[in-house]
Amino acid sequence: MPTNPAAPETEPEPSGTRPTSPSSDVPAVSLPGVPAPAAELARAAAGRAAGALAGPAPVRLGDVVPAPEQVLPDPAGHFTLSADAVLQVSAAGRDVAEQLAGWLRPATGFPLPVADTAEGGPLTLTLSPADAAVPSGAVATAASGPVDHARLGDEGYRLDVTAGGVRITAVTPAGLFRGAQTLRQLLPAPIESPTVTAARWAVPGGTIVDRPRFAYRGAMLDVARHFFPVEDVLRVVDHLARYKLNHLHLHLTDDQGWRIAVDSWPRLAEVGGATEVGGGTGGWYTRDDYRRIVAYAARRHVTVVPEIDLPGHTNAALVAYPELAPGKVAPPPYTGTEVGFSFVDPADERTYAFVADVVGEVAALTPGPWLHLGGDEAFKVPADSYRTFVERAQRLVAATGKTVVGWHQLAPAEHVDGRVLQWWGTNGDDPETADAVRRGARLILSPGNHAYLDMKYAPDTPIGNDWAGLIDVRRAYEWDPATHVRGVPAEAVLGVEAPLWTETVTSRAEIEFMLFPRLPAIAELGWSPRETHDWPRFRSRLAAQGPRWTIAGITFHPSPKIPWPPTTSTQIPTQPTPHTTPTP
Ligand code: TNX
Repeated sequence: MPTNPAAPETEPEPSGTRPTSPSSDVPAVSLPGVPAPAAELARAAAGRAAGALAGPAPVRLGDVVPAPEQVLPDPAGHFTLSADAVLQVSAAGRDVAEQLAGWLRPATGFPLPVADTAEGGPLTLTLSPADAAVPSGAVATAASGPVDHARLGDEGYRLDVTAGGVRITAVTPAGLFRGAQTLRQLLPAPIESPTVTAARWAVPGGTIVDRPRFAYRGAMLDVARHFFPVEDVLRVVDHLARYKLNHLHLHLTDDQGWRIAVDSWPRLAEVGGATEVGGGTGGWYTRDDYRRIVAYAARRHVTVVPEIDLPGHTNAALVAYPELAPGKVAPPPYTGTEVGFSFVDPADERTYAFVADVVGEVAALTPGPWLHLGGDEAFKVPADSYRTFVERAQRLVAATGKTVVGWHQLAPAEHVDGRVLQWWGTNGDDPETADAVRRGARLILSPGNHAYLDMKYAPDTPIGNDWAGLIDVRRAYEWDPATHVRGVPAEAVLGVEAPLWTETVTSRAEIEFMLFPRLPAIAELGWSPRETHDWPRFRSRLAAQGPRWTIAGITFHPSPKIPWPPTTSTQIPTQPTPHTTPTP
């Protein structure tokens, strides 16, 4: 189980090397467009006086993961949250304000009411039209000089911290939400405490203007090898949202279990869902469970991508419906970890009725635009039958109105509108994938040797696989999605995804142990401008996250490469590792 230590009373001491940000030495500038009514000026004066007595805020404005696009600190302008603070928000941003208040109330003990008004208060969330969101003029960026008329887009935001208050401005509620996550990280680490904690709730002064590098930033959870209850999935969504990831890919079906109820083929879940790796009882999500996950994710501006893995990885479906098997004989249930032996019969029309029914029901339950068809490791299906099958399956998905996503083995199939391939190779080189991109496919990058969160960190990591090598946090961070696959131009890269396969992962604590600290590394590759990419600086910013995870009760791998502050502690899972090695 995750540790849940008592929250420390004060902000932890920084480690020997003070965290730095790419832009922490950029001089402060005054920014146009920030209203200064009398009450705000009075608050600012009071804030400055209190700040002068109390000293600087413990967190620095650039100490955010993922690194923001532009950071302009104003050391004179820090703000301290007080017990009488009110969150002001216009109606469309209300839900984000409620969530922000929900993060801040437990540790502060402040009531933090949310008021429906766009008037400036100490904490204001503003939704503005695109062209008003970022004032023109010299907003300097540490990396690339002045930026004029930057557009915040679908997920960007601007955060202004003055002694008088904090204002988050965005064009969409998603942008406000990303900005609210930044504000959360700018408060001292004890803000993560689930119980009331005495601390000075100071936010460093200045301005952040921020937006993502890639539109698609995701993680995958394999709920098929081991089943995880809804609550665990919701917690994973929270982890994604914290680091501004916006997609949760659920690997819902595999040889060891079928995890989603399908009304037209009820035995898929009832029979196919009753097994998992190692012989446990498995489980599956009812339609309402799945709706709950999707809705919870949507509120956090995370889109669920369901995967029905076809034509291979289907042993659980064949156990439930032997008519789908090539020999029409049910195989025994499978609870091992080999891959590539099972497949649905590509020569039987009944198989296509099954595919149409399943993708139809899953599409109807899924508000997001994507449906993942799998397509990996169908080793027993001859190349031409494989291609015929996936081309038909792609068309069945397109007929539901969803956009097809598939592992890069789908590459040889014909293009369908919008098709997205997910790269999981380890050598960055595959002419078929490059060719599919030339024919119109876009790519999600999940290189097995950098982004696979089921790989061990080090030889002695108690759980995990190692077929793609060991992946410590530095290896997870040191690559560039835009140039990773030969022959695939940056414009064809939709984004990044970090998959967590769960052959060896059996609990919430083990999920977290494999996610942290690598998930924030992948999140930064997806969000931050390439100019901010810098291992020493990332390492320092990441170190400052450790006490937050400790206080929030999040289990993580205490990588020896990271200068964790002394208040960081975690409980490491100790499960032995029964697994075999799949081949890519
Ligand atoms: C390969 S990646 C697989 C999965 C395994 C994983 C283990 C991919 C598309 N297929 O079936 O779980 O390796 O690392």
